[in-house]
Amino acid sequence: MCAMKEIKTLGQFIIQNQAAFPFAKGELSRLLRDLAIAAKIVNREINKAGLAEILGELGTVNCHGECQKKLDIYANEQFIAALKSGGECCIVVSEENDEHVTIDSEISKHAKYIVAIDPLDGSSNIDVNVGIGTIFSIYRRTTFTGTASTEEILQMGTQQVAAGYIIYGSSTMLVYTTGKGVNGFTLDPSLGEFCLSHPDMKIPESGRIYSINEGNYIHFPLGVKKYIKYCHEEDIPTQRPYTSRYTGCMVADLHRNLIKGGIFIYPSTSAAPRGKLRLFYECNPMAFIMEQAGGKATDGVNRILELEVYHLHQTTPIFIGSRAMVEKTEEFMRLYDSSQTRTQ
Ligand code: AHM
Ligand code: MG
Repeated sequence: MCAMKEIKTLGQFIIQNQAAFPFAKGELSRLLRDLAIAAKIVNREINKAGLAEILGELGTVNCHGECQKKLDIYANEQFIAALKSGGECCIVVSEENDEHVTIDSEISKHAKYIVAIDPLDGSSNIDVNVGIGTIFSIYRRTTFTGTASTEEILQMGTQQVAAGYIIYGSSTMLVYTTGKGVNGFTLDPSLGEFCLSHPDMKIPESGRIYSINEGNYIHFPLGVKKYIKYCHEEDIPTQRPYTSRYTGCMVADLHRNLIKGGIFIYPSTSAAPRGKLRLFYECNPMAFIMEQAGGKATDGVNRILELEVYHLHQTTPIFIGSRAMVEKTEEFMRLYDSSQTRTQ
């Protein structure tokens, strides 16, 4: 008779670790509860997306010029609605909204938190049933008078009080940190609860997986090209050649690399000279999580979490994952791209 494994729900875990969140009084619990509720609703729609009229494109584009999928908008509406009704959030910054969304309802008038969100990461995978995710990042207001100013919203990544992602894959998981390590929770559909399944997640110091869209190879900086060739070389002591794994969804690629070890790179390309991925609601939250799991995240030179934030939707190149692998890319970038210029 196997011993019954103790089930610890996300709610129980947060309460037991309340001290880990300096601004306790249940605020984080309610914020994560609100995000988890929206995640369950989005998960339900994703699981029947092929049946419900929710696949395909809306015929609209977001402020990045990207075609919006029905599920992009549906997820965005669910997360914003959950944060509105929860009462802890006063500002939402979303990939799907050009401007920040101010929540000024009666229940939120004393709200202290700013939430940045990519409601559906990896949208190009929606219609083909490949992994997709949600990314969230939580900041605390620095003043509490009137509505939050732009300066108050555009805080540096090191100011995050919590960050996490949901991955809608073979199972649905919520992974988050409040700066005291990383913990993963798997949704048990029979309970409708996220249950602790991956306590204290740590990324291996090194790995054999590299994740990059090699279709952009000719436009990569020389340092990145040289690193890719390094991954291809035969060298037993460093377990090369490495394995290439790239799903088109940052959350899915980073989740796999967090568990198995590896590096994810989205560098500058000719189409995206400053990188494609957004600093505020993609790179900063994933960098916070990865550093808390013992990994590293840079733009090839600088720590992601210390990059100046000057626009809601600014982008950055990102090199993120196992520490030794990121540091190897830094060597190549120093050697070949000291000015981080892209080669011809
Ligand atoms: P999103 O705009 O739906 O949030 O997706 C951004 C995605 C990342 O998840 C992924 O890593 C990257 O864009 C893939 O880009 P590309 O198709 O250019 O390789
Ligand atoms: Mg995204």
